[in-house]
Amino acid sequence: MVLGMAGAGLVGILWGSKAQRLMGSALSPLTALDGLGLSGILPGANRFRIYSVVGFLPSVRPVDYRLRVDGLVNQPIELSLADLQAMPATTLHRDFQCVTGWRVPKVAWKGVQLRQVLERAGIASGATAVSFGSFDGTYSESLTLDQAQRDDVMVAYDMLGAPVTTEHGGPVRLYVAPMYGYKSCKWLSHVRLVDRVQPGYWEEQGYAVDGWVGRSNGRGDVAT
Ligand SMILES: Nc1nc2c(c(=O)[nH]1)N[C@H]1C(S)=C(S)[C@@H](COP(=O)(O)O)O[C@H]1N2
Ligand SMILES: [Mo]
Repeated sequence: MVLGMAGAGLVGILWGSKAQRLMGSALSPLTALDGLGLSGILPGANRFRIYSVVGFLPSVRPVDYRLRVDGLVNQPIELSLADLQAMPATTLHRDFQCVTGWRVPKVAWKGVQLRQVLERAGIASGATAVSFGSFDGTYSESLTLDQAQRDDVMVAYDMLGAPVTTEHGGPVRLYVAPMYGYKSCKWLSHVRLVDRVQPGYWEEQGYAVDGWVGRSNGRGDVAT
């Protein structure tokens, strides 16, 4: 239904509140079954669910995209998509695991290590954490500086072998491979170096700030 349409690649539709309610009702039985550990035998398992807390899919043209990096940095910067693509690329083939139970195996990701983006602005003394913002105007996320500097944390512009689509958070999203999907902020617009961890959108509502797959939120998921 709605998810099937999204999977078929209908891009650019603004999902109003009606579609959001439909999406919510389509998701809730799956979420309940996932809680029973049945997702592996469900048809349609191993597929992404498209999430947006604002109820629509925000969209910017790739040429208009900017990533702002500021806070406790030596020099605030703004990077275009072309700037990011000109930096050394990194690739990963890793699972994507939502804390509600669904998992997509061996997703292809390409982008720039977040560490390199931070180094380009220059990490100032006193920085211990990173906050992320989205151009949906609402979503936020956080990592410690140590987590943010891991090899398997990237600012991704390709996903599934193609540019990150609007519904998956394009043109640029975060991908935090070792942590649950809520850490992977979509429609990434802002990276801010800060002096303490500021819990993100879902973390304010109870999800673990250290969202390691299999080690947080009481689920026995296999680490990716
Ligand atoms: N801006 C934004 N980023 C977000 C979310 C969201 O609602 N808004 N949902 C998070 C959650 S809980 C998950 S599991 C993944 C889902 O990614 P997908 O929509 O590409 O499947 O995005 C994460 N990043
Ligand atoms: Mo999630």
